Amino acid sequence: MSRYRYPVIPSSAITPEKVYQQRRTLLKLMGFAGLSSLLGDALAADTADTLTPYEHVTGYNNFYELGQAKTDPAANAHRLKTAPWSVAIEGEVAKPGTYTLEDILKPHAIEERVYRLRCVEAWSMVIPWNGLPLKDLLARFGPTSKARYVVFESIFDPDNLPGQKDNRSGLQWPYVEGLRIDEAMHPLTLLAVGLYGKTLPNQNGAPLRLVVPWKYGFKSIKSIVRIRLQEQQPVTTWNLSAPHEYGFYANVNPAVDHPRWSQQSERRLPSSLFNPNRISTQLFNGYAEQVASLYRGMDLRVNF
Ligand SMILES: Nc1nc2c(c(=O)[nH]1)N[C@H]1C(S)=C(S)[C@@H](COP(=O)(O)O)O[C@H]1N2
Ligand SMILES: [Mo]
Repeated sequence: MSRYRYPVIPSSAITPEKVYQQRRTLLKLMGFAGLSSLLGDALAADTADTLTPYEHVTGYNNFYELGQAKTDPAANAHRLKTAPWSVAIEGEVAKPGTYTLEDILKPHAIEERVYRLRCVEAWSMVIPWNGLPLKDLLARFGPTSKARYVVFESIFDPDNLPGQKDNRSGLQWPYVEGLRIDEAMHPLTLLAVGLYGKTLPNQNGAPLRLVVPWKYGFKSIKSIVRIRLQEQQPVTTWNLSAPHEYGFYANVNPAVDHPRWSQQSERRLPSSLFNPNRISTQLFNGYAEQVASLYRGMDLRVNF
């Protein structure tokens, strides 16, 4: 009954990646490939959308708190202290407070969502996340009528996080991201606590990270410690550091190039010199059917 083609495979049914891939191949052979609701994922029936292997999802990362090279986050993952963890819920809500991770997660069923992740740097992956819809979490805290934006903050711990201590990136810490309230309440917007049916690895933003599949990856903020609802559009980390390069909206759009490179295509990982695996980038990362109505009447070149 869902228009959003939600996954129906419980995370308990998901074990290793090999089994996972085999099941998908089998379903495809059986002719179920186009029936996304049956398959239980939010992908278009596109042969390019093979799951990215676990080792690439967890070995090629952007997480500047843990270093700027793609392999730094995995190498420094042990430096991120994820327990105990709490999340402050603040601002325009009926029930503000600081909640333990356990309190945050307790009432929610964890579902699986297979989403494409498109980095603004023009590489992409396909990742089976485990998580809960952000809208279900926000609803629990009672957003007021003044809640027009949702702001997220990542952990600030320079004693342990090398990228915050040396700050070679020049970014302002903590990492901050934000969404308009209708984007935050959209059923595709996920708070992830795992991937491939396993606890979220630190390099992927443990213990709790955002996943907004129609936006460039930098919107999908990792290791969240604060969620604030507010009336004004927030100042966000990448937008602040280079406003002409990284917009607040950051919707995936092949027609709007980054000032320094084209956004028309992307390298779908794994990718190599001899097998670049370059594919066309889709408007809203292929989720236009679900999300285009959020931006009706907006000039996507101005609001990039
Ligand atoms: N706190 C924080 N969140 C972050 C980042 C970061 O550096 N710090 N990088 C972003 C970028 S640019 C991308 S592409 C995705 C990458 O997520 P992944 O490593 O799980 O694939 O995380 C996003 N979230
Ligand atoms: Mo990114």
